[in-house]
Amino acid sequence: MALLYKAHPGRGLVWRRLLAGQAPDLPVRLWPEIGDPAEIRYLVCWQPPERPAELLPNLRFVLSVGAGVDQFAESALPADLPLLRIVEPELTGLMVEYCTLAVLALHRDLPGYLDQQRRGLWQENGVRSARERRVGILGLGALGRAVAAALLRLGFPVSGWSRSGRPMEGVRGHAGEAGLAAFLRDADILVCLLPLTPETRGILDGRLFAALPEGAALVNVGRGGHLVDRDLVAALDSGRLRAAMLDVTEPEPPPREHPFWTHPGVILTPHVASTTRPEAGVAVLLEAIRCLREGRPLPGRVDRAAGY
Ligand code: NDP
Ligand code: OXD
Repeated sequence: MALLYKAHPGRGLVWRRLLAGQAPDLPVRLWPEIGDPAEIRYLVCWQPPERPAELLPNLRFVLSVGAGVDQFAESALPADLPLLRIVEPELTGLMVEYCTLAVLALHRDLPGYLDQQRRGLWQENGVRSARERRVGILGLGALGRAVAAALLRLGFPVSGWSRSGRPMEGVRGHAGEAGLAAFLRDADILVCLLPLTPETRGILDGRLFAALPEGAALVNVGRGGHLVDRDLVAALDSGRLRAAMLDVTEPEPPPREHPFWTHPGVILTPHVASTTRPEAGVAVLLEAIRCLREGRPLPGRVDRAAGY
């Protein structure tokens, strides 16, 4: 019985060292050195290999090293092979930090003041309090709910949009296609924390921007595929949107000549909003193995039909 790790090679070495201490009976193979494929029971990866179940016939589950699983959409995983993702407090905490930073930066017009600084302009553009700035969160799941709770503590009125409309105290909830327009009407700052699925690809487009209040701002920490780049640039240039903070793009990084690199209304970060530290990932893995052995439900199991 062995585990195969196929993601960042440097982090793989850390996973192997941690597991040698915590699960000495579980040999760790680092891609592409897979050894005897029949011995691999658990696959931990970011990009899965092609046809993983054919390559590794005795797999019990696949664990994504991240929270998102859109990179599995094209992979031929058998429908009954459990796909797990990381849901754990440290990854959530990092996302809360980033989204709080982004919402505060847009709330206090950091992109505007950075632009003024570059142009040598000393000018006050007005100050609003948090309670006068409505934040809307697209995707009220593990991360969206934690971000909502942090923003509520800062005094922002928060609304959320999800498929099911699962309620959250203090947050005005909206559900599905029918609830989207009312949700957008109230979002002075829109945070995208959706998973990338066929339903959500391209959701951040010109039509959606037109439904936001004039001068709204955008945070995209979901996936680059949620955003129609040219529609965002057009909305910023026309003033319909004031600014955007983007952590994800498609592709990553954007091409050198892409307007996101230089647009004064855009703050761009290189997909660093959150990450899985190996210590936390190993804890999730070992808990999943315990659950499997004891016949308990596997943690972070992805609904393969829904795609997240
Ligand atoms: P969850 O699966 O816990 O939550 C997803 C949320 O999106 C749920 O509220 C779900 O609704 C909602 N949703 C999904 N599809 C639709 C739809 N078609 N219409 C309306 N709502 C929808 O995911 P997480 O919160 O853990 O993570 C969200 C995403 O964040 C990840 O998929 C990943 O892309 C991104 N991410 C980015 C990182 C970064 O560093 N930039 C780091 C980690 C994650 P319902 O509640 O009804 O199911
Ligand atoms: C993730 C990510 O999904 O880092 O965890 O984007």
